[in-house]
Amino acid sequence: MSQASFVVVANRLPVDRDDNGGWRRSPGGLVTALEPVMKGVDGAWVGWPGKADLTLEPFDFDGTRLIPVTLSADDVQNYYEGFSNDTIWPLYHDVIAAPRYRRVWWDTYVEVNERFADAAAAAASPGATVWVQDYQLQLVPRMLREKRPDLTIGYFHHIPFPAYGLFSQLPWRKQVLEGLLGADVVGFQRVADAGNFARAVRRQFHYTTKSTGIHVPQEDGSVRNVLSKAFPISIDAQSYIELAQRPDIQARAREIREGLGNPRAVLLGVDRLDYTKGIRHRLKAFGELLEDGRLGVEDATLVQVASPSRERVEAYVQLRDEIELTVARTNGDFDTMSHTAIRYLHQAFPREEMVALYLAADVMLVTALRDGMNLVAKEYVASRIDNKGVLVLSEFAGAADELGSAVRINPHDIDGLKDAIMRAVEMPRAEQGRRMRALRRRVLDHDVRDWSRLFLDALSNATKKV
Ligand code: GDG
Repeated sequence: MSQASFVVVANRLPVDRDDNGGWRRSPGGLVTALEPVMKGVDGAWVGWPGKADLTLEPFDFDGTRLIPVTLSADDVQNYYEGFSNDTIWPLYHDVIAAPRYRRVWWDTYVEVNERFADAAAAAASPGATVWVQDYQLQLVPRMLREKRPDLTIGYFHHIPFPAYGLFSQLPWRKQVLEGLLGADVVGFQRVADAGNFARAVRRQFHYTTKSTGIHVPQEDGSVRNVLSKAFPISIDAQSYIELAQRPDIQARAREIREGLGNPRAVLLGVDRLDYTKGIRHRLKAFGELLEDGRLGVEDATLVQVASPSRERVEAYVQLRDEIELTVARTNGDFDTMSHTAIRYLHQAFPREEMVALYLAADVMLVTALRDGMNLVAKEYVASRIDNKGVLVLSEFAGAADELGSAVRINPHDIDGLKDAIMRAVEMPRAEQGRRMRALRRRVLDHDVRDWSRLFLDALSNATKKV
């Protein structure tokens, strides 16, 4: 098998099965971000095809070599649903839900990370660059360095990295830090995440850190420098602009508003159904505004898209029950024959429909309790080619570092959130335009291609021999 000079290692391959048993490119942001990079080189992508017990030979798709990693049903349960999504995910999102520490999950996480590292080591040509993605694969950088010291290794962390006081709960904290330090560059969403990582390394190993550099002593007495820095991810802004310009999508946006009975204000939430997204806080604030009489259902409807996610993890099953109880109660109390309080959609929609929703929404509510970045905030802004609409944005989402012209909120402060929603609903057009133009400038100036370019430039500089 020929080897590649650029290898991406991610939990998932960049493709999904289509209806005819073939493959189609998955819609995710990472796939778009890496498309131009993959196009220019002989690239390979190592990942899980998304179905348990599926063993596939490597195959070519769209000019990229895809290298499937097999996961058994037990692997999916222990490595993916268990350690990744029931230990690391809640721990790294500041323990919003209680992380569960199970040794059998950890053991499988180590085994599966080894399998990904083996596949990457076999795929990479001498001196190749390998880019490892996200929290499911934190041990891969070190494993890979041990197998292939000739490689340049980058790692990007899509979710937050918590303060040491929380991170130190992890029984395997030392191994995880060592795993990440195997990379030449460890990238984070926010400056604060990179700071938390460097602090954890100092506390755990007493290594010296200097600005964004971490000095890792080697067995031969030399020191290896690891760059730990923020590279905020973004979206393919142009593709959202193009969708927003389409007359059929604009017509669909009007149709959506009509379907809701043309309320004065349409409020929108779009999230995977996840406890980190603050959906309950949002519903509570909106419900109280109706109860207080500050809003009526003819003035305002909240559309909440909650796309199905991690449905076999207990915390997600419970969250869904709570949310659906709240929606049903609120609608029961406030709906009229012609208007609904909350239009709740536990479904996934095509991108076109999402953009129609963004165009239909006067107020976008991003109330995450903790979020690495939050791409929905950036998608809303990119779609508003008319410079209308208000983004209400949680301080706890990474996007808040860049999107200073949003209406900022602390989602735990329900009274503050209610006031912010009222301010957004009542915001004069001129102020909406001023804010939206500033927001759009940032998102359009820094799109996902800049993100991958900045990361890969830093990676190539970090390993340049002087
Ligand atoms: C992780 C981090 C970080 C959602 N429902 C539908 C749909 N979506 C799309 C959105 C957006 C994406 O899914 C979600 O991205 P987010 O960034 O909002 O959140 P996570 O899934 O938690 O992503 C996050 C991200 O990684 C990237 O680094 O920003 O902080 O948690 O693109 O539009 N898309 C479609 N139908 C849906 O129903 N088509």
